[in-house]
Amino acid sequence: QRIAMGAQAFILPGFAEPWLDRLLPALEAIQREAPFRQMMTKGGRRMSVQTTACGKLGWVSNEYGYRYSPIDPDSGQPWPTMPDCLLELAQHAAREAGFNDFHPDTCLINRYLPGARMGLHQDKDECDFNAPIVSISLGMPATFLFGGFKRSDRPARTILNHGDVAVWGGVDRMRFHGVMPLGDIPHPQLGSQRINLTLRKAG
Ligand code: MD3
Ligand code: FE
Repeated sequence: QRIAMGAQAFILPGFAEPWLDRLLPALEAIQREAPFRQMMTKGGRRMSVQTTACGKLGWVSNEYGYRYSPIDPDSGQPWPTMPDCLLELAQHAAREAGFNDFHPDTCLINRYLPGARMGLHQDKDECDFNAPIVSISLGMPATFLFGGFKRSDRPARTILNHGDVAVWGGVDRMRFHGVMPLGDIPHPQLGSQRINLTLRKAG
C-alpha cells in the first residue's frame, strides 16, 4: 500500500515491520554509543526534540547554525556505523517510491517525548537536493504536517504510526513540514516516546 501525499511523496504504512526485529536492537546500540541530546536552534533555543545520528555524517547544530559533521561533538568520535538492516530498509522503501539508487550517508535520529514538537521547516542542510529522504516512524503515533512551498501554505495533516515509512523527493523535496506536539499514550514496546529516523544524502 502506498499513500500519495504529492507527485513524489508517499507514505508506506507498516512498511518497516519486516525489519523491526533487527532494527530495534540496532537502534539501542546506537543510543549507547551516541546518546540523545538536545541541540540548539539558530535562535539559541533548545530544541524540544532530542537527536543523535549514525552513518558517515551526522546533523549537528550550535548557536551559529546547522551542518553535517563526520564527528559527534559530544564524544569526539565518528558517529556509529549505519546498520545494514537500516540501509536495506531505506533502499527498499525508496525503490517503492520510484527512487532507484538511493545511497544515504547519514541517518538523523529524532526522539520525541510527550509534548515535543517540530515547527514547520524545509530540509535544506543537505548538499544534494536530488536525493530523496526516507523517514521511519517508531513508537507513539504523531500528527505530521505536510505543507506547501511557502511557510504560510496550510499544511495537510496525517498520522504517522509505528512501522510507517515516508519517502519524498523530486518536486516534493522542498515542502515545508513539521510535527504537532506529541501526546502521551505509551507504545507497548517503546513506551512514552516516538523515534523518527530520516535517511539522507548529505555530503
Ligand atoms: C518532508 N523530521 O528531521 S520526517 C526532520 O518526524 C523532520 O521527526 C520529522 O522533519 C519527524 O527534518 C518528519 C517525515 C516526513 C515525511 C514526509 C515529508 C518529512 C517530509 C514530505 C516532504 C517533506
Ligand atoms: Fe524535516
